[in-house]
Amino acid sequence: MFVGFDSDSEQFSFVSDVDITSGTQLFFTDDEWGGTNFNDANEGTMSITLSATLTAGSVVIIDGPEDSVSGASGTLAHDDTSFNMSGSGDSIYAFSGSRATPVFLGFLTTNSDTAPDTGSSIDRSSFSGTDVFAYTGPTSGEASFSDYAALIQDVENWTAQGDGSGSQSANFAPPSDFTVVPEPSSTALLGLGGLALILRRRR
Ligand SMILES: [Ca+2]
Ligand SMILES: [Ca+2]
Ligand SMILES: [Ca+2]
Repeated sequence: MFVGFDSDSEQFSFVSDVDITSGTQLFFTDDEWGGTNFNDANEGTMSITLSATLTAGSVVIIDGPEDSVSGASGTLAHDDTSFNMSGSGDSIYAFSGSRATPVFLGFLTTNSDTAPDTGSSIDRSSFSGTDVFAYTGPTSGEASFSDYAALIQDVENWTAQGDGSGSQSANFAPPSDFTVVPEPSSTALLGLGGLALILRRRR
């Protein structure tokens, strides 16, 4: 799920609700999906091959021009030099597999481009013309990482951090890592189980 977009300095941010295993190659493109293939030669693709497991809830920031990745271990590779996020309307598709046979994981658009059939799709068309924006809703308090999906979908939980004129890249502030709280019932059961164990030992 994408959680941040900064077209002033070509950065974006995402979080996964599941662990992604080391060795997985994650691709990102601002090309448009036509339903069966990517169809715009003017757009670009980059990828990161994970050198360690990306844990659920970790917020990753990728800065293409700086070749920097934070929140995940891996090296950024550029398939071409054409990745260029537009503040006036663009999309980012995240997928594994390959460009020819993508397995879609996430999608963020300010452009009403075609959403893939799988993965999370977030339409932030209302931020078109806004160069920098991010999810600023809750990152703690939910019982599972997938419970954040509805919060991330809600446009009310996003904030514009820069407009179309000049660079507001310094304002880009994607959320910190997401955390989950253990179910109260399982905590209580654990406590009772521990108590029972102590009582048995005393007999
Ligand atoms: Ca595009
Ligand atoms: Ca573009
Ligand atoms: Ca700007």
